[in-house]
Amino acid sequence: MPQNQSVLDWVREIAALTQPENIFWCDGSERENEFLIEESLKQNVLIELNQKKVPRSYLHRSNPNDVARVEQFTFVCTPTKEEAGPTNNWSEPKETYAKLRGLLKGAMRGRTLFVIPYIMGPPDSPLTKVGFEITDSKYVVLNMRIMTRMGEIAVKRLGDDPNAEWNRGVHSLLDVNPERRFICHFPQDNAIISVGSGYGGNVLLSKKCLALRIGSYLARTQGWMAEHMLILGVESPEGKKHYVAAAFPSACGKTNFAMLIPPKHFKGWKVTTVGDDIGWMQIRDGQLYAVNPENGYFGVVPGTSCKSNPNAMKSIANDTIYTNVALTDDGDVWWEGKDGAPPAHAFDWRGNDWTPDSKEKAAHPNSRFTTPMRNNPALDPDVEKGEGVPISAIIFGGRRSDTVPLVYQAFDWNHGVYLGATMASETTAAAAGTVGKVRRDPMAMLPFCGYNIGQYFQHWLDIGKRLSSPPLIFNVNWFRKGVKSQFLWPGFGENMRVLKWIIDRCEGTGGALKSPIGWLPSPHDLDLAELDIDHKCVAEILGIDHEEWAKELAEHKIFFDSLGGVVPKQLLDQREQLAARFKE
Ligand code: OXD
Ligand code: MN
Repeated sequence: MPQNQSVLDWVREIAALTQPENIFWCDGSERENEFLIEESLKQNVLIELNQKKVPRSYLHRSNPNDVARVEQFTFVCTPTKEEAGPTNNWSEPKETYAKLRGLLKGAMRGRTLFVIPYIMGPPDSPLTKVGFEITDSKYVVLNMRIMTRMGEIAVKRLGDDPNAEWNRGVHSLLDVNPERRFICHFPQDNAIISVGSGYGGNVLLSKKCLALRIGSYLARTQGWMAEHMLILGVESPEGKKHYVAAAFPSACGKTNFAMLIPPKHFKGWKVTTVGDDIGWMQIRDGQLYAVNPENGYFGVVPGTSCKSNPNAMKSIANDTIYTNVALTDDGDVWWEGKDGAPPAHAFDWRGNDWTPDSKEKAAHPNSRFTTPMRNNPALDPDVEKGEGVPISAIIFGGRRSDTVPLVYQAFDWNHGVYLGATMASETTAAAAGTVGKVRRDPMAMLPFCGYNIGQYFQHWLDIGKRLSSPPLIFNVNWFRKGVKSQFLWPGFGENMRVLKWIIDRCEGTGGALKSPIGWLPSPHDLDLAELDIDHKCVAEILGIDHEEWAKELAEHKIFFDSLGGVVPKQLLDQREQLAARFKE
């Protein structure tokens, strides 16, 4: 239990409001975890899996109305609407607090109020933040123990200074009713209140809420960056290592890329994972350094296999909480895209009978694993380094069937910021709503930027001015399709070929052609040896179709215009320059 008076006062205040049966101060210990698992099994919050097949692993089935992030119920509550900006739902703080207090009144009657102390970031990093989450969900406690460094470590780091910076997070399931589901952020107060949901992205307040929405706000005011980025290390056979950060929208393969295993042809090359979802970056000696604030992975399950991501398969073989996957008759987990034949019978994510003839999916498309990063055989040895790892390249990428080539490089930092700002992707099941619709998702932060997106763009431009050795910036698209709607690029481990070109560019050795959109590799600049790919496909995937780009440029304008005048002039100029290059 912390001695910090401000924490004690806050817990007292929330307990007086929610009126729980008892208060449970979490210490993150093994004993506590075992106790909570036992209780969760008794109350059907968890289902025990076959412990021989998946040791110390459990299945959780969520309420079927509660399976993804809910962007329409997510609010940034700044004093003025302008501060939240054109891309966020805004709600007036005073009124919102009052509404949420109304919903929280007596909400934990007959329940336990858990207090979770946690830190985000390596223990000795200057970027590391302290948070406390109050929740009435055991599932949240069990997941937070995997996803964060939890317990005593946070209490110690906070100390007893009542003015120390820490995040106040309150979560209550209420009655898990979409009508009473609100995920509210109060950046000025460093506070989050989330009610009515049990879905990870809405309720593990460390992750999207603190590390990205509140994090991005703090980052701007404090001069660092909080980004929706994986961080990976690439080491050559000679032992030369680079680190790369990559921003892809939700469910676009960040975890797969972060755990990539190079194909046989790249003998001696090694890829290691620092993080798979969030990167916090600071400037040191004119260079960007990144840390992963998280301690575990909350990844999309369907499609994960020994072919797509062997390191993820090893990571989720034990000590994993599965949410909304299928359960086989022998107590194992199953999902679409898992290795081997589908089971003849299983229980789908809702617990209904399922056979391969069923029309419904066995696992929900946004079913998830929560697993400790220590399980990852490719974990980078510097993952705990407080100063972070130096970033040589930043990669933006989305899911685009057309227009966007496999890879290209920005001419300079500001052009790179433009690539990020105009990035788009086909929507996925990670958020509630239509799947497969192209939407602009600047820097993959559209759902996660906790303040005005125009100021966010300006923050990127300002950071560039402070960098004497800025990372090179690239854009990738693994998802381009040919005329028969087939993927043109094999993806997964073969993405190493693209990564290698990126590293070559960082080393100053990779060849490229100047194109209107940036530096493009020609087919012979990519190492495609021992890859079974048609030359026509390669030309197609690296090609720029002027008609498609005319449309794309018009879309950039529509997007910038839709933001209502907040886009910095440098980015408007970048658009003009891009248009002019097409006319050269
Ligand atoms: C996630 C997401 O869960 O982006 O990481 O939705
Ligand atoms: Mn994410």
